[in-house]
Amino acid sequence: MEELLQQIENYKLEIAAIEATTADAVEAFRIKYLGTKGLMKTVMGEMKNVPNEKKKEAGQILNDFKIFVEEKYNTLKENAQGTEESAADSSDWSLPGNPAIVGTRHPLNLVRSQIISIFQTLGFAVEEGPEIEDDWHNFGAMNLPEDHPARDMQDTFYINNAKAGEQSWLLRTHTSSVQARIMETQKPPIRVICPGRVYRNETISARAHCFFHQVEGLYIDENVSFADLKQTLYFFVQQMFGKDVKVRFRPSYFPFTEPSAEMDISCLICEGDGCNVCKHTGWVEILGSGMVHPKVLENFGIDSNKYTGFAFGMGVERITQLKYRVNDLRLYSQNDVRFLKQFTGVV
Ligand code: 2NL
Repeated sequence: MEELLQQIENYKLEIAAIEATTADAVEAFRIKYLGTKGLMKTVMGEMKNVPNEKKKEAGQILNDFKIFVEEKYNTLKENAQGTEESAADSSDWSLPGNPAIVGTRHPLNLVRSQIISIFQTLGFAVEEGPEIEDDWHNFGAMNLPEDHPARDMQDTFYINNAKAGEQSWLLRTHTSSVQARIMETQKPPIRVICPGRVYRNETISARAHCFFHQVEGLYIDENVSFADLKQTLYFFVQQMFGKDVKVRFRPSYFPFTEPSAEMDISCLICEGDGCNVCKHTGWVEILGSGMVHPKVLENFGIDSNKYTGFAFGMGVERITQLKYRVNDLRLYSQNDVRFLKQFTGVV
């Protein structure tokens, strides 16, 4: 009996010192002390060894012990709930959020958007098409003869080794293939610009790359004249480079246009005084253009006696170079963030 009382005092000290902050720890406490195989059960079992005359006294003490353990259990349970709830609610909703890291737009993408919106104000639609093309849409339909040098393996990336009579697949060398698909499926009037990436088999250097970006335009209707071509492109450069820019047209040659002309603008860098960019001429070339060749129209069943059209093509890299003075084409695809981040918000 004395021994049991002493043990209970020891248990009380041990239990009083217990801390449990999680629901799991509280449950472990319950199982250890109050569970069906727990300490309380064992201690209560000792009653049968207590002599009869002491049973009342021992019963009182054991009962007090049981209440002590149960109270301890309830306290632990309450405290643990409190800490778990406060952990779940520890966020301070009034704190400012983490700033979202916003990327920067690629300069070619900025300039491409600018070009597109200028032509959209003139009522041009925007269309895109596949980068992998067949020989017909890229070359044949554009009046490029079989023996034209552009068709050479040296200049064009062919995808298959087509045998005689088979279709060649290639990476488009200009976006004219997109306009070809439009003339195939739509009837005049057609007024469209086609932005996209094009491929040429070039050795990569500061001045050449194996791909670049183009925007080509096509306008076919009755009574479309060279004057329309000139005024449209003049409007474009004024919007792009400012009202003070001067333009000139030089006769040129493309298989798909007749007559053809290249357009120069007054050098923005030296304002005509002569510098490296304009090779001391005061003029820089920015695009090629011309009246759509009647053969190209006829290839799509468009009556060239009734309809005429003009077309043009420009390199987005070239326009970007003149606008932002980028002098190495490789910078556009190296994706060095020190280069790219300079164009944020520049529109
Ligand atoms: C250049 C020159 C040019 C065209 C592209 C074209 C398209 C059709 C019919 C006729 Cl569907 N022509 N495109 C015409 C003249 C020049 O591009 O230097 N591009 C970078």
